[in-house]
Amino acid sequence: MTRDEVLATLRAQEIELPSWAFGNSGTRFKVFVQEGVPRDAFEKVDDASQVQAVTGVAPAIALHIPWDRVDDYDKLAAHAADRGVRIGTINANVFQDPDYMLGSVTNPDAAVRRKALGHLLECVDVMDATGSRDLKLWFADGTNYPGQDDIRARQDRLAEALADVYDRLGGHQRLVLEYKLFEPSFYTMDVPDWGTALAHCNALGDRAVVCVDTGHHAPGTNIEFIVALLIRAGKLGAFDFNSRFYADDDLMVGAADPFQLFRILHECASAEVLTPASGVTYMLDQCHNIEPKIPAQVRSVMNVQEATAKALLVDREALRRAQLERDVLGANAILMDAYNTDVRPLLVDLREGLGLDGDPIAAYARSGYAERIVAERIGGAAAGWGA
Ligand code: PSV
Ligand code: MN
Repeated sequence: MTRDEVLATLRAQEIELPSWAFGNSGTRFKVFVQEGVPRDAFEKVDDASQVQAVTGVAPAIALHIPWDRVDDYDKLAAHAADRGVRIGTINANVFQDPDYMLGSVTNPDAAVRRKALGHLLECVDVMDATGSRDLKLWFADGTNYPGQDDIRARQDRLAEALADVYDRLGGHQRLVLEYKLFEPSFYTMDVPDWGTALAHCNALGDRAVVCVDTGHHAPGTNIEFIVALLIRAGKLGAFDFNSRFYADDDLMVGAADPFQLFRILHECASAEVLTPASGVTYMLDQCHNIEPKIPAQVRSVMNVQEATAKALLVDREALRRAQLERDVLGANAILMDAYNTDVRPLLVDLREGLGLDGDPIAAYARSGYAERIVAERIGGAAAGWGA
């Protein structure tokens, strides 16, 4: 790939931001409240637009319902357009209502299942209003104790609910199913892994695809292998990018293991699914508990860009030749050469070519936005997980 081709792909790449990254968050031990945090979805959109303003590759913000519920979604979509961004993926939330203690769509109680399904269908209504393509479904459902519920019956209930949601989607909309190994359920999760997610998506149809959240695997899992298989099956729908040291830490992507991020993006680069036309959504799913939130999102976007640039620099032709010649060390060296390239000057060129500052973090700091929101966002309830 020529330098110009690399730059063109990097320019076309889109990294979607999660609305919840801008709200207060924490662990189950403490939520540390920050000043200037948005009070509603409109202010979250404002913050996301600042990330877009300095990076130029983050034009969409994902919503989480009901956290981001508003009276008028047309107005929110128009507000986003006015700020130079758009509403992206709609994330359903069937994990925070007391009724869902023993599950949502897999709950043994049919009334609870109906309530959960009602929420999922409400999310499709939101998508219709915002023009969103993707409904992302993550279920906290599962069990804590052997014998607590029937594993197969729960799968049946899940399949039934997914089919009802899938039937309600418009022809241009997709169901994106996310899996997670454990937490909050500790014995079984109803969608614990990519195999389970893929089996459900295959049963549903073409517009059901899988989301790979990088924090949702056992330590040591080869995530790029999963990515390669999902691409091969035409079922890689989205990433929820974040970093983990231990479990689902939701730290900034590329902070814990930039080499793993590179390996994942190498699979995407070699399959040519890095740009929006591929149908793969590159989203962040992070919480900034102790660091300032907007610069943390900017840093995360930059980390994805760095890993992408390195993946694009892999000499794929030479790599294929080395592989066919069974040159184990040579093939590995080609990959490592790309990984060890300092791509920061290339990314400065990319940004300057977009009319942006080469240093997005400095540009944001200079903008005065951080001071302005601290001064202006007085009163009201800051968005968050219960701060
Ligand atoms: C669950 O851990 C998850 O990754 C899902 O994507 C949720 O929607 C999100 O986190 C909430 O923060
Ligand atoms: Mn996620």
